[in-house]
Amino acid sequence: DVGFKQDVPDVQNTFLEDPVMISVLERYLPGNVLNEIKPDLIQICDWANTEGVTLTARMEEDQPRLRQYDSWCRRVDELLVTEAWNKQKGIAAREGVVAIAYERKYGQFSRIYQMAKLMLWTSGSGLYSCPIAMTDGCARVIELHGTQEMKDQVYSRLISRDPQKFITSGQWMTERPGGSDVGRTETQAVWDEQKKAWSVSGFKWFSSATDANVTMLLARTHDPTPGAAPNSMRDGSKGLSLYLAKVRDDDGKLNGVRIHRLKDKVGTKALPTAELELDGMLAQQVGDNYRGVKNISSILNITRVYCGMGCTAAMQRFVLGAKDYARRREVFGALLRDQPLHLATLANMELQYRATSQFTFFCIAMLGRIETLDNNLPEVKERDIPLLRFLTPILKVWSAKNAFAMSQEAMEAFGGQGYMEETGLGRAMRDILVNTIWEGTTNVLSLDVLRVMAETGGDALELYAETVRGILEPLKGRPHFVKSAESIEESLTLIATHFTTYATIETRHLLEAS
Ligand code: MFK
Ligand code: FAD
Repeated sequence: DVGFKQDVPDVQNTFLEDPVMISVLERYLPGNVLNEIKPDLIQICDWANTEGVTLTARMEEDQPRLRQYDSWCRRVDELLVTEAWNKQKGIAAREGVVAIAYERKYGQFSRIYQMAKLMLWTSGSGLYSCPIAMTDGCARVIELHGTQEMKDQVYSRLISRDPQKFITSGQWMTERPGGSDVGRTETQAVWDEQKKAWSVSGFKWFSSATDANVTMLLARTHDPTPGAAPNSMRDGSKGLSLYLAKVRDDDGKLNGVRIHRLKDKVGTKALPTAELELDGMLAQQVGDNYRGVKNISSILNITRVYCGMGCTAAMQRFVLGAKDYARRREVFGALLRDQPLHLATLANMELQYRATSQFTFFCIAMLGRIETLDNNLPEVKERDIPLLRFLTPILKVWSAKNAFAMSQEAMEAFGGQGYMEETGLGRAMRDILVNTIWEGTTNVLSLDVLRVMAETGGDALELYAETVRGILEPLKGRPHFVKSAESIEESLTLIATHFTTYATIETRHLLEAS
């Protein structure tokens, strides 16, 4: 056991070691709130770095499996997830990673607290953050559109801190003819008078939360009005309604669902993503008939912010890890951090991370205000609601592309070891890649930005420009503003959002030209 041994790179506590996150939270949270939540943020980092690391490794090694038949050839469709995966569910409940946002102890600031905690939890969550995102979105849809019964029986459990009570939700939209274009959905819902429920049949091509307790799903609604022609249905997305269904009944038997197979994915290996055949799944409709896409968009808009948060979390780990390594690794007579060219690489990574953090929490702060303040207040109605609608798809696209690019940079920053599976960078790279696809691809979300601009006659862009001017206003007259960390971050917010908006406008011109 002789010769040189490189110091092991080590990030102990992503909250305490990261000046960026602390300064973002100082900017958005009143001092008393930050002081109160700080111990919780510190403890979740400690957990992520100890038990979280162990659980994540187990979830990656021992991936979910499907046992389709028993030994007597009876179809059982038993989804076998790891003990570590199940443990994460209890931890998610106990830590209140959904609950914090809905208990609203800190009013509009609760969302910021929840997302900050999620961001620090993510690295130890082994991708349990994915079902949590959908659970959070489902809670919001029920809060907005659900019946009292749904609120009492489902919502209260989605937001519970009690591991025995806590349940999770899936989001089943994608089908073989369309994931982006859900208007091509084949699944149908027929009213069953005897069972007083909708009976849903079809094929869902991707379900990432196959072990979820309930799910939100889209289906083409048979006209239930007396005298309507049999099988009468509307075409396209205008024929879709939103449904809520239990995935299994109280005995654990699947509710009209057959698990066709588990997906063999490039990454997100711990996540049980499956193809599902639905045959008479009993469900309740949520919200108005034929408003399925609009009603499910509350989930989309929350999970897209989660993508922003998840990408920010990954970037935080990449930057802290690469900086730590640069403090320990010596090359050509100096530490890496003192090699100007490498420092420039790290600075660029840091810049991208800072911009993405600012952008993400700017959106989260608006989400918190919209969820807790009177939506008729002019600043909410005329600023927060349209601005968040406009910025959410931009955040999702921006953060996903940047985080993936940074995963490559981070891998290179660790040299040959970066390419070794043991360092976890390969897994991080594969996992982060999915963010450009799920919850809307880059082109689809670019078109969504144009949809908002068309719907608002371009006002959303104006509003954004005004808000950004507002952010910059206090900086004017400060001679050395770029030297202050706070101001650099504020300028970066501007750069991050402007840059993407510019690209979007350019895309529109290109589209128009073609
Ligand atoms: C840590 C991170 C964890 C994340 C976990 C993720 C796990 C993976 C889960 C998934 O991937 S689930 C599947 C996600 N699927 C998508 O994201 C679908 C992508 N496709 C789109 O977003 C399309 O743009 C869309 C399906 C919405 C297009 O549908 P339509 O029906 O052709 O669009 P249309 O007619 O323009 O919109 C219908 C209505 O919805 C309109 O309102 P009105 O009827 O009142 O005019 C739109 O304004 C409205 N709408 C569309 N998108 C909206 C929205 N409203 C609010 N927010 C939005 N985002
Ligand atoms: P397509 O729509 O066929 O896209 C192909 C290409 O066409 C893309 O480049 C896209 O940008 C482009 N494109 C599409 N429309 C346009 C357009 N109008 N103009 C220009 N370009 C366009 N879905 C669920 O419902 N629930 C889940 O739990 C779930 N989990 C997933 C987990 C994983 C790991 C993955 C990879 C996917 C998951 N999905 C889930 C599915 C995911 O949301 C869809 O795959 C995604 O929305 C894209 O849809 P698609 O596969 O039909 O691609």
